Amino acid sequence: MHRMGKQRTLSIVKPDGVRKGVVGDVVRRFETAGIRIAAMRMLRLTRAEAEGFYAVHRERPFFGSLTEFMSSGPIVVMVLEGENVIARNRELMGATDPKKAAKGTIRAELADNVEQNIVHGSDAPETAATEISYFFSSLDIVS
Ligand code: 3AN
Repeated sequence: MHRMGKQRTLSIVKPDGVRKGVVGDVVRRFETAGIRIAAMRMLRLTRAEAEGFYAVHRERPFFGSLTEFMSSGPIVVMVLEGENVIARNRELMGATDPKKAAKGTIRAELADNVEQNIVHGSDAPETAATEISYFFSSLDIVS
């Protein structure tokens, strides 16, 4: 098997996850999977900050609604660390649309719809680096 080596990724428990009280459930899934939490913080994004984070989706029809949702309440941002953690986190999350997400995944079990889908996870090493630096300084990350 191809070994990806140790990686870092950004995870977000979105406002719906905080409102539902499932932060602990999400964190437990990471810890049970042997993924290390290297940084963690709660904050509330302004609309402009949510637009900056999702800038790649600026042209999509759901951009306005998505950024309104993402700034609607507190979120919990985490840096996850481990072997191949970008793909492993996305496996734990499940597909974007919870109706299509595999059984047992975070989105299948906890999410309501394709927009309010509990968690975000970086999709590649380059986006992980950009997204981590959107929220954390290197001094915040415990190695
Ligand atoms: P993922 O979070 O699974 O990587 P992306 O990057 O395609 O999915 O989408 C980013 C975010 O945009 C999703 N987490 C979701 O909140 C929202 N989103 C994606 N597709 C839709 C859609 N068709 N309608 C509404 N919101 C969407």
